[in-house]
Amino acid sequence: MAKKPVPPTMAAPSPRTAGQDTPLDKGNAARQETAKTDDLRPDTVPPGDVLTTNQGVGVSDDQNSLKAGVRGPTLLEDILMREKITHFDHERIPERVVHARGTAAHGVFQVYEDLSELSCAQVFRDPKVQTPVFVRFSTVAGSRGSADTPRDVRGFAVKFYTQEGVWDLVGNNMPVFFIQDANKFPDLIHAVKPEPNNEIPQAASAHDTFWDFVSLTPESTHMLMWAMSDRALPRTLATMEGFGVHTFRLVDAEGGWRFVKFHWKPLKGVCSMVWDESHLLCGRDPDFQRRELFESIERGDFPEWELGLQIVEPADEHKFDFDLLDPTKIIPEELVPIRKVGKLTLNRNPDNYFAETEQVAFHTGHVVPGIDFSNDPLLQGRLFSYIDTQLRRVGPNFHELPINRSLRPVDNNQRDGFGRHAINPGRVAYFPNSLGGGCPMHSPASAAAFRSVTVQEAGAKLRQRSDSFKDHFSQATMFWNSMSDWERDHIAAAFSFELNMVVDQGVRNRVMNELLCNVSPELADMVSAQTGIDVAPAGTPAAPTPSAPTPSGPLNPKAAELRSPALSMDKAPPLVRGRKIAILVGDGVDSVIVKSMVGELTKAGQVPELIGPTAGAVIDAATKPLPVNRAAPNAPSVIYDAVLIPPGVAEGLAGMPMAQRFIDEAFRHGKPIAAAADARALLVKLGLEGAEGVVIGDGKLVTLLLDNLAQHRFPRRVSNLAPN
Ligand code: HDE
Repeated sequence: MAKKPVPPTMAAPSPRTAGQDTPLDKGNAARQETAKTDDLRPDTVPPGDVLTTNQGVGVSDDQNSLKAGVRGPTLLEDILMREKITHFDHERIPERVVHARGTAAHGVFQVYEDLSELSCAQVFRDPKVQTPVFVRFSTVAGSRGSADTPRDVRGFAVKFYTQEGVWDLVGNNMPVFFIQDANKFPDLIHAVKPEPNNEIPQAASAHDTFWDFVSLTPESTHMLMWAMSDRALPRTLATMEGFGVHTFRLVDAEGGWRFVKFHWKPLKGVCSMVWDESHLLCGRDPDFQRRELFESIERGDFPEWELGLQIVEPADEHKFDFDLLDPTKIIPEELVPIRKVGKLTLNRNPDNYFAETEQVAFHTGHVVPGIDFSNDPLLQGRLFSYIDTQLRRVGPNFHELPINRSLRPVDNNQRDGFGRHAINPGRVAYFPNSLGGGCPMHSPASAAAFRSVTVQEAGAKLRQRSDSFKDHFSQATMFWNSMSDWERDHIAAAFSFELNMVVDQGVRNRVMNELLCNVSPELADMVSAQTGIDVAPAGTPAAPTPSAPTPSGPLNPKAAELRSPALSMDKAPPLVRGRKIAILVGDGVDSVIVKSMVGELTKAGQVPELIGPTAGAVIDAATKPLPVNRAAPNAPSVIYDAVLIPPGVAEGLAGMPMAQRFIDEAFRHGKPIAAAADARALLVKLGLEGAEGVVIGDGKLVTLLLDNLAQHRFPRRVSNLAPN
């Protein structure tokens, strides 16, 4: 393509152009260097030696404002104080309407093999290329200062900085959504956010307005099953799945296309917490998940996911008993297998939360050649919403901010606006033109450029949902059918907790009789027993209510037989690494054994921490100090994944109620516990001896603990896991 001549004075490489020719393949992911790192470097400003104003003028005194006399009034003339305070007053940008609380990391994505038969996108074509990514995880309902671990959907938004422009895959950790039409999104969010009269409750769906809305929106039932399951309580961000949710299209070089659903499969497995634990964490360590992500990356234990694709040929679009365009439905893995095509590795923490994690601006409409949209009405609405929200939140030049800018140089005739960085020389800012040599021109036919797929669309102009979107319950039933016993217990307990927080009797009845009864009589009975809400006898007409926006469809007669074993989390995680093990120590501990335990656990990729009665050190059996990592009052059991009681400490622990509570809490949360033989009496006293996942003895204690850790948890130990 003919390039506009650049005047010599402009030719010095700018940060923007510096990244242009940098090969994206930088070798091993562990090096943590990518073309995006190079691109960000010139904007990364380490602190200097001398304090200046924003105009680069040296500051002689940053301790005192300018006054008329030492006890006199402050002068308007104080340009130093006014600049500083004015900037401070403007430090915030509006928090995201949803997904306000988030945390992020840099990394790379690499495909395993050339997928050009599916997509011409460069990110999918070349297995040698490591595409830099920035991934932001979030909760949905809470505000920016809320906690990490409430029951909620998690955002899983991935920005790929490809050589052909930026691709954003803005997904969640659940594969379906509450609503089918984008027009209902403001209603859903108004209902789940704190109630508008008193701004209560924060980051919680357990209140009347949420359940009122969903009780009148039967299409939300399938998503409610996910949201009330332990999927809404991921243990860490590295142990949750991600989903693109909507059906998209992959497009090949000839313009041929196929439907696709995107999946992220965590290599650390899909692991959750129990609800009481997540509740306690909200108070004891509200930053638990962001801290865990940050620390694991710092110590080189990089979270990894495989990208999975479910491909559906256009000819097969109508062969399912649900509509591929309906975002309240999954394609069960058993019907269309997931092909693992590449790996995402997060290997570098951001340098600055605001500049990167807060200012990153995702948009479902940021796609590259080779990826296109489907007609899913929720996706179509998102295509409007995200650019609009970024304009409001970050401004019209959000694409120029370092974290958002494309590695491929941007060249177009868009101009000006708040905070414009680019200095576009010349007088031509329009197309077509002759005065600028016709530049920038259309991409030549041979080059990668976004071209929408050619598909026939015809239809009457109407506001109506397709009949193929009407079955709101079959997949909710399939989800229930696919759960193990303890997963069902947890789901029923979660529905019950939420409905017991709902005051309005009409809302409670409607959820029971118009949603849950249509999912499973077993679920309805379990919730009824825990809430006191009566299950209406079959055939009882529903109480008069405002009618639901779409009539719920007839129950699929085969729904009771639907099952998708892949949906259950009741399986051992493939990779157990980076788990935090609490080693309880006290005076008299056998430090030789403790050190060897620490060594063994570290070698196995786990993170042991010694917890003592106070910070500092304990005195070991040989009267030598053994430094501890944390003091017991500052080390709640909920931040650990397992407990180890080494020899020589049982007597001390027996006199410490706090230690016993620690062990008991870990037990109730299903965590593996291993204790030296001299702690047997303590475990007997706590009623834990002989329980699943509890080992007592002196030989191979760490090996036994690791074996149990390989199962993540022992959820069947305790039936009542609701918050208490
Ligand atoms: Fe979003 N969503 N959303 N959403 N969403 C936003 O964009 C919206 C939906 C998701 O870490 C907003 O930058 C509409 C589904 C994530 O920065 C906003 C609809 C899924 C994030 C918005 C949906 C998502 C957002 C708020 C219904 C899963 C956080 C701030 C049509 C596939 C991205 C912002 C980040 C953020 C609108 C539904 C995921 C207002 C209108 C379905 C992960 O534009």
